[in-house]
Amino acid sequence: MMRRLKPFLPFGLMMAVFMLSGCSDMIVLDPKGPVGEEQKDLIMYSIWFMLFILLVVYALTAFIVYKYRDRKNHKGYDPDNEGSHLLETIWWIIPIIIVIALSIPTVKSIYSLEGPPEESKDQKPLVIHATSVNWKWVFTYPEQDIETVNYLHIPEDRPVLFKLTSADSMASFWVPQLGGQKYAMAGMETELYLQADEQGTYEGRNSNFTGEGFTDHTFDVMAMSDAEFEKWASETKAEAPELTKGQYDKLMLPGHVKEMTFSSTHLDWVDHSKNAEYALDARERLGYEEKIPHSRAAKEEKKKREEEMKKQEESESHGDSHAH
Ligand SMILES: [Cu+2]
Repeated sequence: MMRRLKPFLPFGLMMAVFMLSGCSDMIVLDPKGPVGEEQKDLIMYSIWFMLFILLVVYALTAFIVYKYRDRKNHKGYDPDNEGSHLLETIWWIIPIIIVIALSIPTVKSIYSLEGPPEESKDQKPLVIHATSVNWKWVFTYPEQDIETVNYLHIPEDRPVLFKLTSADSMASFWVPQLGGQKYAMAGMETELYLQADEQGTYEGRNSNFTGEGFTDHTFDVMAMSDAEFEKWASETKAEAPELTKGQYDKLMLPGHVKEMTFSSTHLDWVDHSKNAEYALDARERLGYEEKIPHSRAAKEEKKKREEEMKKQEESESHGDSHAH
């Protein structure tokens, strides 16, 4: 009997690892807001539901393998089930029920997550434009008239409406602990509601592969009290440097930059959801040429650009509105 159960050992081990490892490394299962919460519930419902199906299938497999095993007085078993209405009905009805039971809650969640979270429907959402440029994130707060690069500050307990777009490659905006990803594409705008119910710093990233610099296409989201957020926003407006067109064009070059803060926004002259060509034009203006990744020429150019960025950072006083 033990030998017959051997094929199921890997599955058992996998389950054990899954159960014992807890949530420590699976931040998706440790949400900090209503959107992530709803998605986690849906994930767990689907997992348990499917595990139950697996359990039934494995139990039946073991039972049938054992019951119809080859033995002396049990030779020549020759079933004839051709055209059995009962069997046909059973193996069509069960999968139909499974698909219905999985799709109803999924479709319900998908539609409800298109709007702000139920618990804060009466609150006015904070609008933030998130623009992806290989391999950085530009965040625009149109109401506060400020802009950040590679980090976000948001107030807790208030829905945030992200308007997603991209200056170049299709990217995917994802803050695992706040909610699932959504695509950001040049020349169009997608919308995503997220909300943090706890203060803290959450990791965000692009989850759609975009080549060489994809791994570090990340940002931090800091959720804070409403008062702290308002203070940060007004201080940034008063103290941070203005974003110049020349500086912004340089951000259009592929590469990584550090966190940046500005007291004006690029929406003054371009909205990438309406102008898909801007980054390409900026690169042409700056004489940028696409090089083969990791070639000597590409590495030299990257180094040159990084040095230039560093020099620029040193020469500008940033107004220490964003100390970590
Ligand atoms: Cu910060």
